[in-house]
Amino acid sequence: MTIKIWNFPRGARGVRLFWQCEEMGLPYEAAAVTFPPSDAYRALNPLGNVPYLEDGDVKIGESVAIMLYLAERYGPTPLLPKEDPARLARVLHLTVFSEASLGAFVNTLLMAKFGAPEADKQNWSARAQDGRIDQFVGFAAAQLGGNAYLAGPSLTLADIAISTSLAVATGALGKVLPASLVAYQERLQALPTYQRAKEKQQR
Ligand SMILES: N[C@@H](CCC(=O)N[C@@H](CS)C(=O)NCC(=O)O)C(=O)O
Repeated sequence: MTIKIWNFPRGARGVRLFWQCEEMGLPYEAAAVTFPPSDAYRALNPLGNVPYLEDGDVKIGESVAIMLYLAERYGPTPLLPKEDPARLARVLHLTVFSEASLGAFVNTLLMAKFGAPEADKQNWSARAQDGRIDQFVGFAAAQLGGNAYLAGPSLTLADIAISTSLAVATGALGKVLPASLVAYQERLQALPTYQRAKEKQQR
């Protein structure tokens, strides 16, 4: 039985899951979702968004929930270190932050950028969200400080989750990152596990 991960051909959040599977050595299959999603895909995931995971009888959405599912189901893994409660708390905090705060605000601003009528693209909400994203990016930079990883001496789910959210912010939204995060992105994106995950994305 293979883990099946549904993703848009260029879906950044699916890369989170491919990357995690590569790190954990889990076999997985990348399944392409068309845009707009087909009725068949909506029957599986009524929201029609990606990523979405099928693992036998298990069906689950929300990329961060899927990350935690994979770590719990197929761990233990250094990606979710549990020996030190403070480190575990930090990994959970930053992993959830990547989507509940950073990713969610990036998504609504992307909707305004590509979907709103011209007069609304820079309205009060869009400007407020833009400022909040800058704050979130600043927070991520402060959390990283001068370290190689966000939580302790090795790669964790927090790095995979935040790095992929930053990629959406810089790619689709055109945000400019501080130098420390640019270097962090370059370092993580050079990892063979990330490279293999990106290849799956492009299929
Ligand atoms: N919080 C969700 C966000 C999912 C999301 O917005 N995915 C994007 C692609 S990366 C998408 O499907 N956008 C189209 C849509 O929501 O209809 C998650 O982390 O899985």
